[in-house]
Amino acid sequence: MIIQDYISRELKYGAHNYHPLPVVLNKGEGVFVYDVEGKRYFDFLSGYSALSQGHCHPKIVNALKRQADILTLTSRAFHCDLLGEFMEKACNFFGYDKLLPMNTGAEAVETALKLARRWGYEVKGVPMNKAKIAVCEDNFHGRTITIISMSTDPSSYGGFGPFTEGFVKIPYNNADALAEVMTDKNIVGFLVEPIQGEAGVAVPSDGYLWKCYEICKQNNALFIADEVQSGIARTGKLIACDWEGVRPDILILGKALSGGITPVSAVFADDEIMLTVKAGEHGSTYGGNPLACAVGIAALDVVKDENLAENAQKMGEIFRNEISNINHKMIVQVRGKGLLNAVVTEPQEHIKAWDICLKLKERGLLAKPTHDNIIRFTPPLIITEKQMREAIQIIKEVFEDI
Ligand code: IF1
Repeated sequence: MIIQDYISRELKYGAHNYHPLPVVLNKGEGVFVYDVEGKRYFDFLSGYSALSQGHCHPKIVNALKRQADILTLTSRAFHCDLLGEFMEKACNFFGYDKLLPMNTGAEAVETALKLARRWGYEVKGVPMNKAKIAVCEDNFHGRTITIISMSTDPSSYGGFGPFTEGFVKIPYNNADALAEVMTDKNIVGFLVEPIQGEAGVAVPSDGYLWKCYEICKQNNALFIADEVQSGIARTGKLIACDWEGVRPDILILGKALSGGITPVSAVFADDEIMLTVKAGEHGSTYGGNPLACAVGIAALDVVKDENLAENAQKMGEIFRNEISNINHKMIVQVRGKGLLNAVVTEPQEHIKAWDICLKLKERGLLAKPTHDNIIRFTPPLIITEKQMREAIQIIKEVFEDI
C-alpha cells in the first residue's frame, strides 16, 4: 500500500476531527519513529509530551508485557496487588498524601474540578451549587463538555453548547486579575497550566505562579495545576510549578505518567481535599487498572533512573540557544522551558508554520504547528546531545532553504 492509501482509508472511515501531517508511521524506538516505507524521523512531538521516556521504552514495555499475562483489569470493585504499590510510589514521587487514578488527562481534570467543588462545600463552606472556579483565557484542559465550557477558543467550544456553569475566565499571566475575582467568596479554586501548551507554549512571567498561589491562600481557594503536559520532567523540573517553589493543592498529571504506553492519569491532593469524596461518588472502569499500575510504576522509575528532568533542562538550553541564533526573518521568538518549546514565526504570503513542518518532515523531523504561526518542539526527554545537535541541524537547514 502506498502512503496515500493509508491516509485515504482513514479519511473514509474515520471522523474528520484531525488534520495530521501526511506521514504514516508503523514503528517507534527512543527518539525516532519510522514510516511505512522505512524512513526514519526524529519525533519532536512525542505524542504531545506523553512519550517523554521515548518510544517503546524497554523497561516500560517489559512491565506491560509481564503484567498483560497475569492480570489486566479488576475494576475498583475489588482490590488489586499493584494499585497500592503504584499509589505509594506516585504519592512519594510527587509529595502528596493521596492520589485518585483515572486514564486520560481530561478525566483527571474533571476529577480535579469535582474535588475542588466538593472541598468548597464541605471545607470552605460555600453554599450548595454556588461554587465557582477561576480559569485562564486561552487555556487547554481537554475536550469534554465541562472542560470546553472553560475554553475561550471557538474551535474548542463553538457549536457544542449548552455549557457547564461555574467558571470565571480571567487573563493568563495576570495575577492582579486573579486577586480581583477573588472578592467573590464562592470561588473555590484557580485552575492553571504553569505553561500554556495549546496556546503555543506560553510561558508566564517569573513569579506569576507564586503570586497566584499566595492569592489563593489569602482567599481560602485551592491552587490547581494542570500539569498533564508540563509535568513529569518535561520542563526540566519534576513539575513546572517547582520552578517557583509552588506546591499545588491539587496536581493533575497524565500523558507521561505512562510513557505513552497506555492511558494513565491521576489527581494528587492531601487528605483534607481528597477525603471529601466518598465511596461510590467518583471513579472509572479502567482507572487504576493493574496494567496501568505496572506501566505507571515503570514509567516513574525511568524518569528517576535516567535523570530526565536534568537532561530536559540541559537539552532545552542547547535547543533554545541554537535556534535563537538562526538569523531568519520568519523566526520571531524562541520560547519554552526544558524540552517544552516553541518557535513563533512570522507567516509569509506563501509559507506558513504548516509548510515549515512539511519541509522538516522531508528532512526527517516531525513537529506540529499550533495556530498558523507557531511550531512546537517537544522531543522525548531521553534525547542525547548528539541527537539534539543533529535535529537542530535539520531545523537550520530547513530555515536556510526557505
Ligand atoms: C488532542 C494541545 C498538547 C493538555 C492539558 C489536559 C489535556 C491536555 C494541559 C487533556 C491535552 C492535548 C490533547 C491533544 C492535543 C494536545 C495538546 F495541542 F492541544 F495543547 F498536548 F499540546 N491538560 N493535550 O495539554 O488530556 O484528555 O487528551 O489525555 O489531540 O486533543 P487528554
